[in-house]
Amino acid sequence: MTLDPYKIREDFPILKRRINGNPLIYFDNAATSQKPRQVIEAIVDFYENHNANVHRAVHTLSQEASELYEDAHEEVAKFINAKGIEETVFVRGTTEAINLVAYSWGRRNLKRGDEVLVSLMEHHSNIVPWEIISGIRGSKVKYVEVDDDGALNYNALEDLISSKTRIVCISHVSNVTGIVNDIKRVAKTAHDYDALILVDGAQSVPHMPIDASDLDVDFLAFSGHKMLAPTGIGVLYGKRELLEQMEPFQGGGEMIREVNFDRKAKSCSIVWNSLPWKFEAGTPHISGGVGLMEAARYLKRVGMDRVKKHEEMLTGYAMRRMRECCKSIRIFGPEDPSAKCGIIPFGVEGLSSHDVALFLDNYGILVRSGYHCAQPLHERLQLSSSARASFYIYNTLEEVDRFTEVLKETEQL
Ligand code: C6P
Repeated sequence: MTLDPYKIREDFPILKRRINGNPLIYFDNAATSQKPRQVIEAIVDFYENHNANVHRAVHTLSQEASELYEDAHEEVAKFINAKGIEETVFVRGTTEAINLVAYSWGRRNLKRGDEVLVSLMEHHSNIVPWEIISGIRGSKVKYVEVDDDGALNYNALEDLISSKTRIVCISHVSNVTGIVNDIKRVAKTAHDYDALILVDGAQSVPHMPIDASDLDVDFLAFSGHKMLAPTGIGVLYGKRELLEQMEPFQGGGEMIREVNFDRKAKSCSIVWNSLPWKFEAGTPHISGGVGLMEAARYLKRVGMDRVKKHEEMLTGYAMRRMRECCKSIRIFGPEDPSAKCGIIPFGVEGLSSHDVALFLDNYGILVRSGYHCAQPLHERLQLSSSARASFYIYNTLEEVDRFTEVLKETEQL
């Protein structure tokens, strides 16, 4: 059975808003998703009834908050089929998760002569940390080519990878084209060369069933705010044996078990906390974790297979309608919607992407415009920028019809 976006919409208060006198059509889901009542209420309930710091005090509220925060890790572990909460570190988002690996694993393991492979379709957050850490450690970042439609060139990956490669960093789904990469294939290629694989799951985990264990990835980074949860909470999944070997990224409270001052040596010896707390220094985003737990439960109830199918259906329909509606519209990326996941980058002849986004905004239709933090991919596709429509569970065919109707009006400009 397919999902019913109209029933889902009833859970999202913001979708009742009007923008510039028109019903809101929110097509900027790749940037961040809207939040259902259930998530908002879980956060309010936390602050109204359970708020305290976690893992610090013996009092009732601290016990309740700690239990909720640990339950959140359990829920997320189940959501991506991690082997346990030891493999799910809560961070601020995808960006922080990737930085954690770059600084913690990279600082210890990369050296002069080593290579880090990233693809040209990466978001800046899967490029910049690798350039920074390579600048410090003397390793080199090498870029895997993409084809003219933005698809990963697997032959280029196989040509570039070598015994010097220590880690392959790749997005599961491009935030510009929506292209879905064959992660199992990339993982096998990386592992054949004894390299690790880090997957940027920012645009996949919210939109399709993900089994991190089955994908056989070493690290998987994703953000809560793109999957119905609040901002400021995200996840680094890592294989337990790897996380165990790694040193913490940040030091402070929560991430240590003991800090013993040796009076003779006049220094402290430190014992790290167990996983995942070893990587969660300081007071964590507890209410964010509670919100993420509720978001994962919500998505599980909807069914991730149905989420994926709904977005595939909307994407195919929207691409067809956009092509029919006016000649001046160009859709970038692959022609075949089945290669994609819920994201359509496009342009209108004679208009900048910001002009297109502002024009649509006048009609209450919200899309993103610009580089989408992926400048190398835009340059490779010879685009100065793009407008981008991106869908989620509450979007409807009617909204797509309205979107294409309004796009047609750009012909009059
Ligand atoms: N992309 C977009 O509009 P953070 O900001 O840490 O939650 O996520 C960063 C990030 C990493 N990888 C990919 C593939 C992403 O799409 C994003 C976020 C948003 O496309 C904001 S730039």
